[in-house]
Amino acid sequence: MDLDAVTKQSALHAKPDGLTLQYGTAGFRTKAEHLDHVMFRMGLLAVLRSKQTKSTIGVMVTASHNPEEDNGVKLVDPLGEMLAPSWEDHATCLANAEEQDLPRVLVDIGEKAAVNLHQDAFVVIGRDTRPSSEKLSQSVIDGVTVLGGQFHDYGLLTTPQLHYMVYCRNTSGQYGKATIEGYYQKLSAAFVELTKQASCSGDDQRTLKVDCANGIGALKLREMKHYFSQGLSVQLFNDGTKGKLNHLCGADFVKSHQKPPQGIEMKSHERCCSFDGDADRIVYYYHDADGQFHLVDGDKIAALISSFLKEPLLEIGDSLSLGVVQTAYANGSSTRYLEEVMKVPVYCTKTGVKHLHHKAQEFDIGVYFEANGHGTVLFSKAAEMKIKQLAKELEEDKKRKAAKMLENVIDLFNQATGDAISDMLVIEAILALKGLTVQQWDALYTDLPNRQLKVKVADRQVISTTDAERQAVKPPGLQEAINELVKKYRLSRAFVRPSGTEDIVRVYAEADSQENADSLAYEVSLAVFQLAGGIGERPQPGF
Ligand code: 16G
Ligand code: MG
Repeated sequence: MDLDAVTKQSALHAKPDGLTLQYGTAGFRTKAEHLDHVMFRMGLLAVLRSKQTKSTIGVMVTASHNPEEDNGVKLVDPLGEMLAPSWEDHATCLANAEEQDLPRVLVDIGEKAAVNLHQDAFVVIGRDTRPSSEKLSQSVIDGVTVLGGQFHDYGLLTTPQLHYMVYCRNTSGQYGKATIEGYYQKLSAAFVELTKQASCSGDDQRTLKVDCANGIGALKLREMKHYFSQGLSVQLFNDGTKGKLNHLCGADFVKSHQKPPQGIEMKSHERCCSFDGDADRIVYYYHDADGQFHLVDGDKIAALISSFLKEPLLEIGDSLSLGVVQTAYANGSSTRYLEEVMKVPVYCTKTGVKHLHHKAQEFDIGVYFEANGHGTVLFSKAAEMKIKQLAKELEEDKKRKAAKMLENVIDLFNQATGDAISDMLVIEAILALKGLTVQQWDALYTDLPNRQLKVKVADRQVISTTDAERQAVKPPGLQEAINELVKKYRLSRAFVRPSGTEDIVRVYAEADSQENADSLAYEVSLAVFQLAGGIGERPQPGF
């Protein structure tokens, strides 16, 4: 490592004194103006990680659903996965090193992680549409270059597209071609093939309204829609030509406010969906005849997909294991439906894609979704090989068809990470094949009324949780208080957890009626405020 060169270059991306940041669930995320040094240093770190893994590493510049003024960065590991936990710690150390300590910290990481510095390094970079993203991704490139790494800058990409590129490059093109064309072609071909069997004629061609959060999803979907126009016509809203990124629109807005985004015209029973700012989340929704809004969230997406998959799996007669992974935020009705009606095993992990992804890898077929719309389906290599073999070999027409259908499903899901575009195409294919309307899909089960609140506390780390965040072990007395409150309501459940992305504590409650879910959430917030060092205004009842 040419540490003198690093020091010199770093001075051009100097760290503001005393600023500390943490590599959290979604990488580093804060106001864009505080991130230049972090970007440069993540370029450095990506080179070390690439040398250590002897693989291509990805760096994505985005702050997802956060406001336009924010930005962020995360590293993508060789198989398209989130960065390994021990490297998250290295990332935090490197980002927080004061200028004069940078060379030492860099050498330290190299030693601790046993990086062979003579190894070549290759880094791929993508960015979202924020005004700050272009300059910040240039800082990443400066970091990569000063350590002698090679790079390819993909420019504007959705987060899942960058994951896809990394995965393709590290599997010698077996997974797909590592180009934007390759991505469009792979997904669209699988979609068109899958929907061929749907009994829908030209004149009732399916249409879908898509709110793109004024983000990168709009650009990419606009390019891509010609590839699958035979099977689906998408109408783009909030495409970034007028509105501000994530402002009053996008999946996060729709899910948390439980109302439609601005900038979309909805007629009753029309199927609509929203992406978030970097297109790795998707939720669906519609208005009924009375003008009432209905949200079809990640839980219902998981329910639709798992019930769809069960049939062909049964048909091919091979006992591949299917499991669904959720978080504590999954609506109680969804868990009950999956376990009791669909009879599929359901597991709960901590919040954050990496936890769900990891658990889903334990099954032949692992369906994972967060209620907020992050998710995908992972097929193990063994399952994929088995299905491909059956699609070729099976004699019986019905069985072969089922195997072929599964083969297309494998190609259609982005196996590297949750992907709004890929999920959207899978959902649209399933609805077409099953002849389901969005209301029929929504009617799989009825969500329990729920409420989410935030509480400000002096130090959110005073709360620690266990049992996939469903139980608070600290501060003393908090869980007991929650248990007492929950007892007062029917079909009720509540939990609290420190946010991984904001300086607050999150409260979740569900119960038999909206009124009860609201009061339970309020009472739990008050308990948090009193027992976990609340600051500012006390939580108030009513919403
Ligand atoms: C991040 C996570 C998301 C999680 C959210 C929770 C990824 C790619 N994103 O956005 O999965 O739901 O954080 O935020 O892992 P919170 O900790 O503030 O509730
Ligand atoms: Mg996102």
